[in-house]
Amino acid sequence: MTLDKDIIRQLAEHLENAELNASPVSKITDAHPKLDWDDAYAIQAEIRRRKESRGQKVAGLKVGLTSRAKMKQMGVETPVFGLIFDYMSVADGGEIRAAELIHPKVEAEIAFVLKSALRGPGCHIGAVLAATDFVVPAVEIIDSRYENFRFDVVSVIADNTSSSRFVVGGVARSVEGLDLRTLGIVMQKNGEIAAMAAGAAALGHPAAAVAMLVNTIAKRGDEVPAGTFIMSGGATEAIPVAAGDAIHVRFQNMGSVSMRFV
Ligand code: OOG
Ligand code: MG
Repeated sequence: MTLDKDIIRQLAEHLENAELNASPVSKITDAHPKLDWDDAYAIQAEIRRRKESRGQKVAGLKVGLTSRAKMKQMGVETPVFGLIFDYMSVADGGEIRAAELIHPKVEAEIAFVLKSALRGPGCHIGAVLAATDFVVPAVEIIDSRYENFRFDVVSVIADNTSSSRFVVGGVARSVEGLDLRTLGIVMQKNGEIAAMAAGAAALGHPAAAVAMLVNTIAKRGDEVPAGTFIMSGGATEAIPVAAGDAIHVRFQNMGSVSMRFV
């Protein structure tokens, strides 16, 4: 930690206001170049505290920057962890108001729901699959609060990893008989193919992304409880969207997820 509690609180307020007012800010490492990982996760935790104090609830966890496509696009090579809140949920086929967001992008992800708790260290793909109740297709709408969607790893962690909206759809499936690595994902924007990937894009196997999350939070003594919803990270690069755009993502053997920006 390099920052004191007051600065952490100020930066959390600053970033959360940028989200709530849909107005971008400069990346916080410009003013605080020494900001480290612990500071960044402390700012994220303070954003959580602010939202929970208003009655909003954590709806799930996410891993981000797990695919080469995303790492290359953002220039950040390390996976990051963030929170998804209840108010970010949009129904499959629903509308998302672009005016509430700064410069949204969509990414296709495989999400997990656990039937039993997961605890690290030593969590691995097998343990994740054994603890998975079902997997379900999801689309995350990310919206960095930073100008031009440009950041470094600690700035994006402090900004709750750009979490903004998410849509869960398609068919919930047990992992039995499903090869999550070869599972094809095709994203269409306004009827044209905008991105394609296979499940293996996320760290070789989407369950590896979940294992990484579990092992990371084990370092602070936490486990991931049964029932948790976890998004494993964009398999494709993120596609910019604006009012008027329609997104439709097909997941092999798992149905599809769609939404419209208005
Ligand atoms: C950070 C969040 C990345 C993913 O799935 O890779 C993310 C960003 O790219 O803004 O959610
Ligand atoms: Mg994501």
